[in-house]
Amino acid sequence: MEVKVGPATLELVEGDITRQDTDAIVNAANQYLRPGGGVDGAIHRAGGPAIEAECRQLGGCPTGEARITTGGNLKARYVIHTVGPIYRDGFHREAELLASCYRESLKLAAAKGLKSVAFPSIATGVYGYPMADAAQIALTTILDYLAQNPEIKLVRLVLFGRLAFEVYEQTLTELSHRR
Ligand code: AR6
Repeated sequence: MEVKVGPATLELVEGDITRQDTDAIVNAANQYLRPGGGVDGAIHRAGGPAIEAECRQLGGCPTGEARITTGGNLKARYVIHTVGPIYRDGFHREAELLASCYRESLKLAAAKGLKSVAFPSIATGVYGYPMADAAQIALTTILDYLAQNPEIKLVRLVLFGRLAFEVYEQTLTELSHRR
C-alpha cells in the first residue's frame, strides 16, 4: 500500500528491514547502542562489525533521539539508530517519545541529504508498545513530517509478518480517509 504526500510517497510493505535498498534503514536500538535482539540483532548480523564499531564511538543515545552510522555490508548506505520507549502503561510519555523517534530519524536523514528511508515498527517488539497505538503514532508523525518537509521522497515502513502489516494498513486507510 502507498499514499502520496505532496511529492513524497509513504509505502507499507511486509518484509525484512535488513534487505531494503533505501538510502538509510532505521534500527530499533537501545540507549547503549549495543547490539541486542530483534531488528537490532538482525541489522548488526547483516551489516557486519563496522556498524558496532561506529556505534561504540557515539557513546549511546537517549530515548526518543537518533544517531547515524554507515551501513556496513547492507544495501542501505546508512543506518539510523533510534531508541524507542519501553512501554509501561501509556502514562510515561511513551507516545511523545515514540513520535520523537520517527521525527528525529527523518530530520537526521534530511540533514544528510538522504532521499529514502525505511523504518521498522519501533518499540513494538521487546519494548512492548501495543501495535495499533504504535501504528497510529508512526503514521501520523511520518505524514505530518512529509507534509512540512519536502526533502525526503520515500518513507517505507517495513512490517514484520502479516499481522503487523494489516494493523498498519488499516490505520493508514483510516488516516487517508480523514485527510
Ligand atoms: N525486519 C523488520 N521488522 C522486524 C524484524 C526485521 N528483520 N525483526 C523484528 N521485527 P524489536 P523494540 C519487528 O524487538 O521493541 C533490541 O534488543 C518486530 O516484530 O526489534 O524497539 C534492542 O537492542 C517488532 O514489531 O525492537 C533493544 O534493546 C518490531 O520489529 C530492544 O530490542 C520492533 O521489535 C528494542 O525493542
